[in-house]
Parts: sequence; C-alpha cells; structure tokens
Amino acid sequence: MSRLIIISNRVSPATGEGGGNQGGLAVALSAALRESNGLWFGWSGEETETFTGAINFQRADGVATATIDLEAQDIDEYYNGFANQTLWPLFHYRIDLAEFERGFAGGYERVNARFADTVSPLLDKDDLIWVHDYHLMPLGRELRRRDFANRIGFFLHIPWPPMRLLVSLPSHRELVESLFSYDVVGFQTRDSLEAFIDYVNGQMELTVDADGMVEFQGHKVHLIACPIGVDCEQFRRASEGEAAAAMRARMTASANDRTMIIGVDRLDYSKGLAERFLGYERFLSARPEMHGKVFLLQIAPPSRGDVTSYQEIRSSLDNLSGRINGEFSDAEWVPLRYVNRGYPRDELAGMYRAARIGLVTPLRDGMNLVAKEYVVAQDAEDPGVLILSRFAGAAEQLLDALLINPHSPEEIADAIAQALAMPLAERRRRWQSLFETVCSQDVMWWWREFTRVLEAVPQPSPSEAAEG
Ligand code: ADQ
Repeated sequence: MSRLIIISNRVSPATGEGGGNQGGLAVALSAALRESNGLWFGWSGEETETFTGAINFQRADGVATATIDLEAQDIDEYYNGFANQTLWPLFHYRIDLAEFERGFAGGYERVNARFADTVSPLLDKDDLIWVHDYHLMPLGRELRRRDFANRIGFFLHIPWPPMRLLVSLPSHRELVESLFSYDVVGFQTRDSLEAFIDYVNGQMELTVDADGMVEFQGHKVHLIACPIGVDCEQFRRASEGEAAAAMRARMTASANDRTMIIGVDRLDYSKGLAERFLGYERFLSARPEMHGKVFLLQIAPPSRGDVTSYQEIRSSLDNLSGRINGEFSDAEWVPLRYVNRGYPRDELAGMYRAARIGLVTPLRDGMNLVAKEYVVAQDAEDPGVLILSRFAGAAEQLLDALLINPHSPEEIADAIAQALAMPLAERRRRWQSLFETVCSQDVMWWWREFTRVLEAVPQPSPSEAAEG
C-alpha cells in the first residue's frame, strides 16, 4: 500500500477516543492516514508577517500533520477572496454574491504555488496524493509543473455548477483545465459529475466515455461521483452514550411536552436559513391549532465573519427570527429558539434524537452531513422524520426523506404538518431505509472507495514520467 498524502486548506486530525469531538471527515481521514502511515498537509489557520514556508510538524494519535502559516495578503486574496467570495458563491449558484477581482485570482494562484513549493520536499515518488476542495483546485497542476508523476486525486466537497453559470468566471477555462492534471477527480453527486461533463463536452469539445474516462493533452483523467458520508458507527455510539442522553433529557425537560423541530447549520447563505424560517412562519400562520405545541430549535454558529455577505445574512436572520417570535410568542411559548453557537458532537447527537423533525433546507449543498447525522442519531423504536431539500447532494441518496423545494414556504409548511402527523409505522419504514443507506455508504466507505480508484490508476514507468 502506498503512503497517503492528504492536502487540504485546513488540517484537523481527529485525536482522542473515537475522534473526540471532531466531525466524521476528520475521523475518516485520520483513519486513512494511520493505516498508510501518511501525512496531512495544509494551512495552520495562523497569520505570519511574511510567508516563509516554515513547516510545523506534529504527530498525535498516530496521525502526522505538517502545517504552514500564511501572510495577511494571502488570507485576504486566497481564502477570504477567491475561495470564499468568488468560488463559494458561484459554485452555490449565487452569482449575485460572487466577486470577480483579479487580485483574488492572483492570490489564489500564488497560494497554490506556495502550497506546492512547500509540500514538494515532503513527497516521495510512490506517494498517493489526495487534494481536497475548492481552495486547492490548481494544486495538481502546480505539482505536475514541479515534475511529480505521482498518482494525484482531487475531491470537490461543494457542488459543481452548471456550465452556463461557470462561464461567468473570467478564468473558468484555466480553472477547469487545471483539473486535468489529476488522475482522478471526484464529485459528491451524479448531478455535479454530469454538470462537469456538460462543461467539458460544451466548452472543450472532449468526450467522456461511459466509465468516466476523458483524455486531455495526452493525460487520462477518471471522473467519478463518490458521495461522502458520516462516521455511522461512532455517531450511533455517541447518540446512545451518556452525554447525548443527558442532553436529550435536558431538551425534553425544557420542551415541556412540546414537539421539537431541529435545524443545525453553519451560518451560511447556502443553507437556506431565511427560507426555512419563512416556511416555519407559514406553518404557524396556517395552523393556529399548533401554537404552543411545537418549537423550532435552530443552531447556527457564525462562520466566515470577515466576509460582508456573511455579516449581512447574520443580521437579516436576527431580524427575521425576532419578527417571527414577536408575531407568535406568548407568555409561555417561544416558537423559534435561534442559537448562534456550536455544540460538542455528542451533545448534538442527543439534540437530534430529541427532535421529532430534522429540518434541512439548503438552497444548494455539496452533500450535507447534518441530514445524515440526524438519521444516524434516531431511536429505532420511535424515529423522527427528515425533511430535506431537493438541492442538497444528500437528496440523491436519501429518497425516503420528505423531499421539498426550499424556495417554497408552502412546501416547507406542508412537510412539517405531514411529518407531525406521520404514523409510527411509516416513520419506522422511512427511517429504516434511510439508516441502511447512510450506514452502507458511510465516511469510511467513501475514503476507501476514492483511494481504491486512485490506487488503480497505472503508475507511469520511469521513462514516461521523465517525458511527462
Ligand atoms: P459544510 O458546508 O460545513 O461542509 P455539512 O456537510 O452540513 O456542511 O457539515 C457540517 C458539519 O458541521 C456537520 O458535521 C455538523 O454536525 C457540524 N456542525 C454544524 N453546526 C454545528 C454546531 N452548531 N455545533 C457542532 N457541530 C456543528 C462542506 C460542504 C457540504 C459537505 C461537507 C463534507 O458544504 O455539502 O457535506 O463539506 O463534504
């Protein structure tokens, strides 16, 4: 087995028993690294006055990490700029929020080259290199320019946008061409894979064969859809553990016999929080008989606070939640509990289990792990109902959820009413099928599947590598 090198914007290995409080992705990648004695490389999250390329090596619980600091201009242009103000909105279909600034694009290229320069001395020729997400799309090309003939894979965690949207990015062609330096390019869903194929057919006049193989300038790339999952076993255990039970008991006590609906999201415009609140408001207006009988707990820790569009969504949600509570609350009942903080994962598992409905309504989402966590955390005897946006990647797999269009307050309101009235037998049947799907393609399956495909790529002979 080859040594695995994971390269991502941030490095967050899981340490402690069962990964402690880290998410499934950290747990899975850490397991993959332990198995191959690999290395995880990325940005420390820290700022330095001038970029030096100095590497901070650490090893914890059998996982080796190597991190670098970035200078202020890098963070502005690469991270807050091109990644989070250009690519993120554009890839989530929010062209109205996307900023196309040359400085951002330049910073993105510069930081990708810096990643390549710094990681290069750490790489051996047999290493399997796995690059993650939209921050680092050109990294494969940068490594090829430095003569690495290794097998290099890329996985995109966010959606791939339709061709007609992507072409609004001034450097769209260069960005897509850079992906052809990889041997394997993985997407979350068939839908994203098809949008990518549509682009390479339409803009590059290339043909992708039935197995997902496409050739560009003499190099073959394997395109796959490989949906990420959650750590089913660990999260199930957490949801049955003490911390979850204690949290569940606290939630039940504070619910005071009212039925709880839960939403858990990073505070991001792609998550459809305003639309969710409006759908819930519609439900309350249409069903006065339900007043005092339900409440929505929305947990939304702030993220990317340096970016203006995130400050704006935060203040508009403050207003909207205030308006809804002002309109419907009475002395004994507050219909919307809106909380801007994160919770430890085991407590989150308890909250999911205490909720009769999981309300997951992103306007666009690569996958959405909250939907899968909600399913895993349910009590098999008395499971809750998942309401899920059709535009989350997870909707391709979770067909037994109540699938809705998050832009329609009526559909959200009707789905809430349907979920509240759903008989136990139907809840059990739907949940059983969702649980089987989520656990058969969990996050361990995901990394094994991706690395299996990458490992199957024939390694170039030394002469080919020299020519390449
Ligand atoms: P995200 O956009 O961050 O990820 P998501 O998949 O929902 O979205 O993952 C969020 C994670 O953060 C979940 O594990 C959730 O439990 C956790 N989390 C959220 N709010 C929390 C809170 N208040 N307290 C504690 N934990 C909280 C990106 C893409 C997704 C894709 C993932 C993985 O946007 O589409 O599913 O990567 O590929």
